[in-house]
Amino acid sequence: MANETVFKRLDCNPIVTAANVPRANSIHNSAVVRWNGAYAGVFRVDEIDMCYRLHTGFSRDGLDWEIDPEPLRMTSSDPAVYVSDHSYDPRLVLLEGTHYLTWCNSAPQGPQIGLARTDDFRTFVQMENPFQPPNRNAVLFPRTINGAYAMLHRPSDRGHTPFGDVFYSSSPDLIHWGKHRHVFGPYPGWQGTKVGPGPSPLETPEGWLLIYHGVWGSCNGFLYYAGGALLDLEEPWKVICRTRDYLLAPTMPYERVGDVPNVVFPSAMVHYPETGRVRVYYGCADTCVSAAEADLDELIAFIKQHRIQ
Ligand code: BMA
Repeated sequence: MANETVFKRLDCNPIVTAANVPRANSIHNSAVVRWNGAYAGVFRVDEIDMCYRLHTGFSRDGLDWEIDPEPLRMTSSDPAVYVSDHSYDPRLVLLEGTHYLTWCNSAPQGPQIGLARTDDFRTFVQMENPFQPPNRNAVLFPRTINGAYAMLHRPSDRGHTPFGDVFYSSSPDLIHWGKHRHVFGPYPGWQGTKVGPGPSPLETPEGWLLIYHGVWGSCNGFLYYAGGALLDLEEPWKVICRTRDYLLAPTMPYERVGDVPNVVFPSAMVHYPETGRVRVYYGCADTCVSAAEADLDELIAFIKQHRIQ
């Protein structure tokens, strides 16, 4: 297959399409976790009014999904914290026994990060928005670091954002965020326009493994790729190494053709310690969801070997 490096695409791709939800125009950039011996997910569903909403889904094997036809509802005691009709690009992480959801919760003042927690994927309790807009990409780390909760995110603009760097922020209580640190920015080539965090980082002995998206601004618009980085375990704003070569590029027909062509957007990663493999879920051309798998040791070796010097 053209351009495959360590990640092998699944033969059954795409695994989720608009056919999974009656009112869907497209389903892409979505979050998946292993849950209760099976899988749970929060899916970005662009509906036939072209508003973006989040829907929960459940699966036995992570491939065959039943997605709720109705958008998920948040509960919140504060009317100032609301869910918009432009809710998209969810990410999930298990932190201290609870699943946390981050997503882009658009406000009239621009895209902003939403934060909610759930114990059963039925009830989601919305929390304070971590940052003021505009910011549309955020992932929580799966544990506290030096006693503080930690998040990677990408401040943006109100439009399609022709720039973007990854920042690290920490919080004592998941409400107040600060100590902002720059992590990394664009680099000439496929990640030359902007970069943003993908799935929540995975802790490995070699550092936090971050799969991220990089965007190339071509003469005909943006193309989205997946890259990888290793971040220092105790000071994650310090990059140990980061790929010069991409891990995944839009080359398959379902990645090339869709509402937004030429997009590979990694948004979830499941680790299988029993086999030493990881599976990445990614949005394809803003139209469907696919998955690709790699051996974790080979993936880390690739990132170290094909690093930016
Ligand atoms: C994300 C979202 C999408 C966009 C995409 C590419 O950041 O903003 O709406 O099209 O990038 O999948």
